[in-house]
Amino acid sequence: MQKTFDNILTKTIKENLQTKYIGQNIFYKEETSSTNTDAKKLAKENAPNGSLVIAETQGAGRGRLDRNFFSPKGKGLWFSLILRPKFKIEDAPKCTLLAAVAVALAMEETGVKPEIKWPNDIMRGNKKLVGILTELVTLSANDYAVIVGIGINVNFTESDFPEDIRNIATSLAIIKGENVERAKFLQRILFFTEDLYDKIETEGFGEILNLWRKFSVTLNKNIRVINAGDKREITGRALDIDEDGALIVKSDGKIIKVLAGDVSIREVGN
Ligand code: BT5
Repeated sequence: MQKTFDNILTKTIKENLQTKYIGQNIFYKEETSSTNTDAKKLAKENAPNGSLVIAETQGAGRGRLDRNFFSPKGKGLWFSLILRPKFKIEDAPKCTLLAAVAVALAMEETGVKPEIKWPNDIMRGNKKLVGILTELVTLSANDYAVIVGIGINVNFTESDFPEDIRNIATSLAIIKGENVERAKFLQRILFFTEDLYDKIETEGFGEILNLWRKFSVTLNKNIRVINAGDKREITGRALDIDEDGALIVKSDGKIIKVLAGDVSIREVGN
């Protein structure tokens, strides 16, 4: 029988993987509910720094605020990295920016121009290609792990998407007009993740923030920020992200700092 998708087995990920620790320890499952949920459990069981938890499909892939993330078999990359940072816990949310930049750098190599939308998406036009969900696991009073969950639509055709997200989602294959070899693409993401992560120790988050700014399609745009809870909205101009990764918005002459948490943003034209 003809194979309908490329292999993403532990062996194919490990072959020629150019990292020291990110992705060297792999927990692979053909099917799981959510790799983030699995990774949280494994972090508590002392899985080493850089462990990769990956599944061919997720039955209950999660976005922010428990929204669903559609993760069908063979079509994408659905994985979580377990990080055990030495930096302080307040800096952990910046791992979302790190992940976005690492994916963006790998994507650039495939010939697809990445557009990072603050705080956690990589887009093409108004359609989402990649979603990132960063979660914290407290292990003891001064020990914690960061779970960076990444979902990438790689080899979807338009009709692979269910109707409710068809107009807001796209894939690398749709953009490129041909499939992308998932294991190779993943290896490059792991490589860039390790490179950026190592640099935090010596140089802080400076390079990550600068690369993030370079790939951002949010900055210098007029946007509407919508609070997911009470649906309150502000409109203004996205000026920058600060040291903490918060979005700096100028609204009615005032400078407002928007934290990732529970907001979504829409562009409202220039
Ligand atoms: C995200 O949430 O975009 C973060 C998604 C993180 C998924 C990864 S997969 C591996 C790991 N394990 C998990 O369980 N999660 C992580 P958010 O910004 O809340 O966006 C969710 C919204 O995106 C949904 O409400 C849909 O509208 C839309 N959506 C769902 N599936 C999608 C897909 N495959 N592609 C594009 N958009 C999608």
